[in-house]
Amino acid sequence: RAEADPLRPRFHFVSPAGWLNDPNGVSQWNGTYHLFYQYNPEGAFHHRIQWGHATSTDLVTWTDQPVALEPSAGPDAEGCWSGVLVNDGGTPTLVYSGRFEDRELPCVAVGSPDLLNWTKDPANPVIAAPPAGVDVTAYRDHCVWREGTKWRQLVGSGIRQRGGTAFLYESADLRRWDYIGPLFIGDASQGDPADTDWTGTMWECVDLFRAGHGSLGSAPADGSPDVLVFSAWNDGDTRHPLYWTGRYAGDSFEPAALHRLDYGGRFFYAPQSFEDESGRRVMFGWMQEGRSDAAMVEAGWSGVMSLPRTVTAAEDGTLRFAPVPEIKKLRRDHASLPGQVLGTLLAPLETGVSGKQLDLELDLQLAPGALVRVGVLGSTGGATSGSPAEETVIEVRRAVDGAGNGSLRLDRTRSSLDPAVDAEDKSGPVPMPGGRVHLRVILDRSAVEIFANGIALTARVYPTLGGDHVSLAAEGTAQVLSLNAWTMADIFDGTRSLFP
Ligand code: DQQ
Repeated sequence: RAEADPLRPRFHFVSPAGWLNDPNGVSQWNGTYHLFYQYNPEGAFHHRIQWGHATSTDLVTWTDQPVALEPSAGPDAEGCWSGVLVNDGGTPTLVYSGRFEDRELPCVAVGSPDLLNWTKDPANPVIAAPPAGVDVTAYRDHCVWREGTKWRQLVGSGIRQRGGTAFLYESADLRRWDYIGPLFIGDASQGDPADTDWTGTMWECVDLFRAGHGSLGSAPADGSPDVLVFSAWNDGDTRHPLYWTGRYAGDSFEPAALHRLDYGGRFFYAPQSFEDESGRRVMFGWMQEGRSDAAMVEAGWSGVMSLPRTVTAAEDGTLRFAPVPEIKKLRRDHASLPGQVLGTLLAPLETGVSGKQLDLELDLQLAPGALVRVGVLGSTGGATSGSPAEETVIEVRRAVDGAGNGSLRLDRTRSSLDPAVDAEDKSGPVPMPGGRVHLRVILDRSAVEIFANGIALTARVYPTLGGDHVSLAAEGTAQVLSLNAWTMADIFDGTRSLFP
C-alpha cells in the first residue's frame, strides 16, 4: 500500500502489526513504564495470542520491545492470554493464562532485570484446574497482589446458573496456591444481556484495588473505597466493563454499588490498572474495532490501546477518569474561542478548529434542559439541509429539573457512510452541579475518548469522507465559557510503519 491508512490512530498505542487486544502487565519498573498486550503479529484476527511489549519513560511515546511471551509446547501451546506483572522480591514475574485444548489455566514466567527476556516456569500450570465441584463457565485472567507475607490472586470466572465471579487464592511463593473461595458472586438473573450494566455469566480481567489512600486489606484511614473492576461477558454479545465499589476484607468483598466504568462499553474493554511510582492509579483499556472481521483483516491491523487514564474516587466513592497530564506534551497549534452564547435560534458555530488528531477542552454552562452538541470529523458538501454528510456528535444535556443531573451521549448515526460499521448509541448519566460541565474530547482518527466531568465514554468511528471540521450548536440556552483546542502530534516516527 502506498498511502498511510487514514483511520489508524497516530498518538494512541497500536501494535506494530496485526491484532492487539487487552492491556497486560501494566506497570512501572525502576522508572520505566511497561505495557504488554495481547498480540497476534500474523494478522488482524485473534489467534495464537502472544504478549507484545512496549516501554515508555513518559506514558506518551512508546518503544517496541521483543515479544515477551509466545505459545510453546505445553500448557500455553494455544495462546498466552491475559495476566499481570508483579515484583517478587526484585524478580519481575508474570502471571498469565496459558491456553491449551480450549481452556485456560494460570501460568508463571520470570523476567530478566530489564524485563525483556522471560522464562516460563517448568511447573506450569501453577493451578491444575478450576475449583473442584464448581460448574464454571470459564476460568482465566488474573489479579495478583501482596498482602502481609502472602500473595493473593483472583482468577476471573463464572458459576453456571448463578453469575460471574472471581476465585480467591493465597500463596507464599506464586507457585503453590491454596484455594480460599469465591470473592463475591454476581447474580446473572438480575436484568438481561441487553442491559448496559448486566453483570454477565463470566467476569473477564478482574482488577481489585483501593481507590485513594491505603492498600488492599489494610483498614481504610478515610472513605477510600475498594473497587472490583471486571469485564462482564457472556457467550452472546455482552461485553462491557463494570465496577463494584465496596470493601474487601478478610476473604470476601462486601459490595456497596455497581457502576458502568465507561459508557462506550465494549470499546473500553478488559481494562487493567496499576499504581505508578508517584502513587497515581493509571488504567489502560482495549479500544476494540467496530467493523467486521473481514474489514479488519483487509485493513491489516486491529485494536487500539486507550491513552493511559488516571483513576480517582469522587466524594461519593464513584470513580473519575482523566487522561494522564503527560499527554499534553503532544499538543501543538493552540486555538481558543472567547466565551460564546449558544442557543436554539443560533446557527451552529464554525469554531475554526479542524483536525483528525485533536485535544479539545470546553467549559460549558447549561441552563436547565439545555443541550450542547460538539460535532467532530464533519465533512462538507452535505445534504441540502446544510448538515454535513458525515459528522460524529458528542452531546451533553442538563436535566430539566434544574438539579445537578445531566447526561453524555455519543451519536454515531452519521459518523460513517459505511452502513456496516457499528453505530450503536452510547450514553449515560453525568453529575453536573450547577449546570457546569468540563468536557474533554480526544480524537485520534478512528479513536475517540470523551470525558464529561470525569465520566468516560470511549468509542471508535470510521468516517469515509475525510472531514475534519469541529462545530458547536445548542438547544435551549448554553454558554461556552471557554474552548481550547490543540492538534496532537504523532508518537511514532517514520521508522515505524503506519502499515503493518
Ligand atoms: N482476552 C484474553 C482473555 C480475556 C479476554 C484473550 C478479554 O484472557 O478474558 O485474548 O478480552
